[in-house]
Amino acid sequence: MWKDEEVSAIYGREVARQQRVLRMIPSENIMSEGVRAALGGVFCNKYAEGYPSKRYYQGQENNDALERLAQARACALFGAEHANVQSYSGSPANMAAYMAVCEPGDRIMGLGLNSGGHLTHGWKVNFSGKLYEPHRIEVEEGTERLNYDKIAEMAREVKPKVLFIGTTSYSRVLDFKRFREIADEVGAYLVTDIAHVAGLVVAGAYPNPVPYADIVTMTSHKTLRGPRGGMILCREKLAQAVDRAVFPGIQGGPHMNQVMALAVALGEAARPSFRAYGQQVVKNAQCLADHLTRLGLRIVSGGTDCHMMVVDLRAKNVDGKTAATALEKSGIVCNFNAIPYDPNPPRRPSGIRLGTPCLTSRGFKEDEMAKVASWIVRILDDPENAELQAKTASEIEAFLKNYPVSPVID
Ligand code: DSN
Repeated sequence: MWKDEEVSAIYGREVARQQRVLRMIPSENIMSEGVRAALGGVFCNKYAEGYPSKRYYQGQENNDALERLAQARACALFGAEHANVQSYSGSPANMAAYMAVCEPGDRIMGLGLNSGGHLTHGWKVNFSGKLYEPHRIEVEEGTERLNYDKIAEMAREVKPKVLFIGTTSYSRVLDFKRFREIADEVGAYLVTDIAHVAGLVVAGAYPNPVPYADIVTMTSHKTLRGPRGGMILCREKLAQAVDRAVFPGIQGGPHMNQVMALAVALGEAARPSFRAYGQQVVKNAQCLADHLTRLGLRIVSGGTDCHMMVVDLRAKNVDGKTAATALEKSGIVCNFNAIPYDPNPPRRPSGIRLGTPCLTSRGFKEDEMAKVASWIVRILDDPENAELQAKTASEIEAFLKNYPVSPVID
């Protein structure tokens, strides 16, 4: 550990926190030691503005080899024609996708936040809602699912330049083929943002949009279990536009340590153990949703097809913020989340969002998920009970001693 005692003390506390709590924020995961080592390696000492064989600094032979390797691994895993591996994270990757196919003022269509979309899918305070003209797709009020006939009807009226389709809290599979048909009918580009489900796609546990979308964006640190970062896949005919949007359009030099860590993660994701991991993530989420339902909670849309779910807490007379705070005191870390058509304000919404990527990386299976469900419901039934929270936190801490905070890669 470093000589910096102040930093070391904080770091040590974070190591301990991650060991002792159930981490259930669906966008988080646990990187392997190989990925973490790559992030701290010597590639962070080197600038690499440009692309392989077209750099603006000398000394690039290893950067070029590394970037080409990461690109080749990404294309092979997802079946893509071109990969850009330089995006600093998901939001800049999405910005680059817009810049590759849109001009400011163009009409765009994407899911609203409460329907499970992301800020960068056209939210009014985000660049995507300010630079472009956003039109929001919402889930149906009764089913809380997308209605593709209505989306097609809306697209015919709006005539968007791009359908920008992705999710952060919509737990059902997206019909990418249908979105392609809608885009084709109105002459729009189809961009899909698979930040949350990228690892599930690789594992064959969620549909792959690559055959249908013009551009696919993602982060590398969620279910894909790589470094914090972003990645863009596209058809060859858009490769130059995407690359130019990333650099020099948005970014300067890529973080080559991040590119190295991405290459390592993509190598891990190609192994059979990752396929088993991704499949187990979904089984665990479905098992958790079933148990929570049996214990009296309502899952938005009735369940999940992926790694996460939004839980409607109104039956328990507790709001999402109060619930997330009580759960954290009990050793269960999640985030408060709006439900579709939420009657409550965003800072105190009606739901929480729960995910299984981290717990599955620690080796949890269905039996463990049953225990997790009972801990959650015990706290939600009595959210002001500090004694119960402390007791549950101790129980969870003891339980977790048998589960390493590092995924097994074999
Ligand atoms: N912040 C991410 C999430 O939690 O879903 C999306 O970028």
